[in-house]
Amino acid sequence: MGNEDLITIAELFCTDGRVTDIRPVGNGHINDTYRVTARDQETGDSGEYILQRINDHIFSDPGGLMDNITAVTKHIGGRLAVIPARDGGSWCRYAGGCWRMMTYFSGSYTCEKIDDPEQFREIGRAYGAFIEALSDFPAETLHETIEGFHDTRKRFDQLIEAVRKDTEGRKSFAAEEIRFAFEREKDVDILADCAARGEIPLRVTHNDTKINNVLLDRATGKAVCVIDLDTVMPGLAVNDFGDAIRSGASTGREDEPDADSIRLDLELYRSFARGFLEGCPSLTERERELFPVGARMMTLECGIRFLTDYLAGDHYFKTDYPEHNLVRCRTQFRLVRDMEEKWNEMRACIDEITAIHQ
Ligand code: GN1
Ligand code: MG
Repeated sequence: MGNEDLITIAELFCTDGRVTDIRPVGNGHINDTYRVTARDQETGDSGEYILQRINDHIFSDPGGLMDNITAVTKHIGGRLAVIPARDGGSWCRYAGGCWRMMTYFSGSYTCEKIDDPEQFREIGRAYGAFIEALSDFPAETLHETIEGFHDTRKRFDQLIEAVRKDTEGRKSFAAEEIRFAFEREKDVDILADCAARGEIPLRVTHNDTKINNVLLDRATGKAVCVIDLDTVMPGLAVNDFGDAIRSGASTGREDEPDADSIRLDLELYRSFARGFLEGCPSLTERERELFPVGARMMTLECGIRFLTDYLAGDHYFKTDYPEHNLVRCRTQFRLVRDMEEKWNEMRACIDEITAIHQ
């Protein structure tokens, strides 16, 4: 997409003044994100905005998705808001793409790798507080933006199907990873079964709690807000806990080529758990007890999704090279293995923190 087109798109939204600059930002695997600068001709003041192309192959109902985000941001009442289009809508279609504009926060940053435990604790507080803030949101009004998003059984079945079809002829390059996933079939229903038995509540959750989905203030290090609200839907708090551990308590990046170097950092794990509980004090005892399961399951599920996408030809996650999804899958599975080895420590750590919090 050329700059001219991007400017035309940005000007479909209610910016203060004319658009003067647009540049790509962020590292999301799904949507395309840009920072827009607009300048008011009379006052000379400039303002910044986030412009995003919503991936409508993945989010097939952009209108429903934007209704969710509009309602959720209003309910939270923070500074993150949808900037309306000039035609009054919350998003626009342009040349076949779906676009939206949101608040930009200058002086904030996102991290791809945790620098220190306090930073991860702060991210934990932000994600915990997000669930807490939505605890009285009418969940039944939300659209399911991706069906069965954290239905791990469904993800497992999609892997079986991708292995069976082997459309790209890549199966033999991933034999070890396929075996690793298949050996863990018994795990994939654990959390759905707990929810079905009523042991843990369905809440309004974020469902994509990667560390880079919290904006942090450059000056104070405090969380500014939680972003990337496309998957806010009814879900399980333990999955939000788990996905953050998957992305933040690993000793390496999600696409670290040396998967054997990947471990779970228990200090970071503890730190996030403390923050998450501080942010969301209403979590039940059973939810806390299942934190380690959430971490293991979200990591396994994400590895399964990367593997499935690798086998099916990389149509879902953005990739930079042909084995990118396989490389990502390997880090996830190495992390699962390390969690299995550290299982007793992971559990003990939560018991310890829970005792402090009571
Ligand atoms: C995607 O868009 P992004 O990068 O925040 C994905 C998550 C995965 C994550 C893995 C809608 O998140 O579920 O955990 O990549 N989002 C969607 O890095 O599928
Ligand atoms: Mg994101």
